[in-house]
Order: sequence, then structure tokens, then C-alpha cells
Amino acid sequence: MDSGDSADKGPKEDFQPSEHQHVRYNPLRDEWVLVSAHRMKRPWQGQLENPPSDHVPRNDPSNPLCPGAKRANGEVNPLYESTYLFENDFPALQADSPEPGTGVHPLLQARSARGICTVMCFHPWSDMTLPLMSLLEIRVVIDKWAEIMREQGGTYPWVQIFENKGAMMGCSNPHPHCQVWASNYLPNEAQIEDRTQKKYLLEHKVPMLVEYGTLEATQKDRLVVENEDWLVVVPYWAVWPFQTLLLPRRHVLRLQDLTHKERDSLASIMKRLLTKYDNLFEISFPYSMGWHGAPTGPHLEDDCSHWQLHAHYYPPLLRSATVRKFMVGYEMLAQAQRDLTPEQAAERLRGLTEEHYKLKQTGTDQQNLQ
Ligand code: H2U
Ligand code: ZN
Repeated sequence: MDSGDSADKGPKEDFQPSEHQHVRYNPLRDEWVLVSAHRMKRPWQGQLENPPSDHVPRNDPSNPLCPGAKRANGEVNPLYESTYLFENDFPALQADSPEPGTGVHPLLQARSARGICTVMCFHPWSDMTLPLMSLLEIRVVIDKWAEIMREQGGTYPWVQIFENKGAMMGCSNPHPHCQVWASNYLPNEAQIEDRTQKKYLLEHKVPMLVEYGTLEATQKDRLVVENEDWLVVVPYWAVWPFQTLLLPRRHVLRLQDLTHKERDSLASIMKRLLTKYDNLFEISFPYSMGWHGAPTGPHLEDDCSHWQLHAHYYPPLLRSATVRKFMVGYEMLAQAQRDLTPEQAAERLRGLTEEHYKLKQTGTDQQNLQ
């Protein structure tokens, strides 16, 4: 892969990443991103988003994710008091479907896609979000994630845990929840990361993201939060303005391999990161997040040492609660472009307090959020 300027080696004295546009390499996706931080100075006359509603009813009997509510398939949810999992009533992947048949032309290929889609509610209250939950409650979510990875990963090659938070990310329901889609194949992102990490280990004799974590822990200018077991960075190659990467310090293949101590410290670092996110624009910060780890099912038998467990956070907001980053025009047709440097984004996040603005403003505890 060539940035088109391979003769240009090492930083020049007059080069300022925050002033001078440049392209950066994303080794995980084997692609380049255009960084043009000076564009942050331009005035914004485009679309403004509606900031997320701060007033979500704690229990809404008409919300199908609430305890005791009726879902689309007619089932009534139990009066759950912690996490609650159910099979998605509108699944994108089902366990059985007929084979599409072999293609008649190499340009018209189809393959079978089978799987299972699960919805996981994090908490019985609709006005709760992960950063407002207690460490113990977040730990329960982490344990459930590990459990479902182990269960569904017993047979399925890929189990994708993801959370769409906020209407801006297409989330249809304010109730705190995530989704889990298990598939009988490796989806595109998994295939790309499998290929790039495999190649990196072969060439450099160290797993890519283990090496990257060590590098960032030393350099520190893209670090957002860290603890004994984890670090969160705005990756060098981040595309979304406040995108982050959550990495274990130890080489860990899968979520289910985390120790008790690492699960506790994960709960803590998630709470700290998500509190900073909410504090950035003093709103419930929208994002899509998800876990990536070594493939499962038949791959449990394979050497997957090129993989390092990690979570991606992709928030859409750019400069306020109402101005989002659009991935359109140049991004769709040429390559991704970002407006502030990852170092600037990390510095902003680092500087934010870890006391949640909602708790500070009202002086309330989490039992009384409204
Ligand atoms: P999202 O808002 O992240 O899409 O999650 C809500 C999910 O809940 C969505 O995938 C499912 C939707 O299909 N759902 C049910 O399975 N049953 C219902 O009664 C409503 C919503
Ligand atoms: Zn990944």
C-alpha cells in the first residue's frame, strides 16, 4: 500500500500535524485517512442535530425493552432486575434458511448466511446508561458479554457484540441495551482485521495491537484513560473525531478469557471513558461500539495468536452536541478525512473530569437521576 509519497521519510522540522494536512496509515484496516486539522476553523452552516433527550421515562410500559412490557412477538418481558437477554424479534440472521445455490457467474456470488441475533438489556431502567451505572452493574454486563461469547462462540465463527447508542447512531430505543449477532461466517471487518494482524505478526514477530498498546502507553499523547490492565487511546489513524480504541495491556484473545480482576478494571475504565464522553458536550454521548477478538467456532482450534482483543468506539459528533461529522462525498468516493488530529481529540478527552455532569449538576446519586 502506498500513500503516494513514499520518498518522504521522517517528520520535517516545519511540519505541524495540527496545521498541515497529511495522510495516516491504519494498519488494522490497511487503509489511509486524510488528516486536515486546520479545517476545524471553518464556520459551520450545515445541518444541526437534535441533542439527545435528557428526559427518558424510567419505566414505559409501551417500550418493548422494559421489564413487564409486551414485545412485538407478543411475549411479555419478565420483571427483570439486572441484565436481560432475548432473541431479536426482527433478526437479520436466522439459524435456518435455504442455501442460495452456487453462483452462475463470478460477478454474481452469494453464500449462505445463518446465525442468531440477541438483544441484551443492560439495566431495568430506561433512563440509565452505562456511565451512570455502578461498577458492579457494569461488571454484570461484562460477565454476560463473556458468557454469550463463550456460548454462541462454541459453534459460530464470529459473535459480534455491538451497542448503538443514541438516535444519531440509528438506535431505535432509548433503553440501555446492546445487540449480539452471531454468524456462520467472518463478516468483512473481521476478515480484514484477521488478514492484517496475521501479516503483521508474521513480519514483526509480535501481535500488532499488543505492540501498538505498548507504544501508546509510552508515548502517551493519544492516551485518554489507563489503568493497570487497560488503556484507551484515540488511535493514530482514527477516522471519527473522538473515536477511541480500548485495549488490554496483556495479550488476550477473547472476552471470555479475561480474568476476574481484568473484568473489574474493564468496568472501571469503561465508566471513566463513557463519563468523559458524556461530559464532552454535556449530553448522553452517542456512539456505536463493538468488541473484536479472535474468531470462534471452528477457529477455536486454530492458532489465533495474531489477534488481540479490543473494543472500538465510533462517536459521530464533531464540535458540539448538535454538529456531527458526515462521512459523505470525499469519504464515500476517495478516503476518510478527519478535521482535528487524534492528539487534539485525546487531549480534550483527557482534560475532562471523571465526575458525570448529571450527578454534579443535580447533586443527586444514581438512584435519583431525574
Ligand atoms: P437498536 O435500537 O439498537 O436497533 O435495538 C433495538 C432492537 O430491539 C432492534 O434490533 C429489537 C429490534 O429488532 N426489538 C425486538 O426484538 N422486539 C421488539 O418488540 C422491539 C425491538
Ligand atoms: Zn477491530
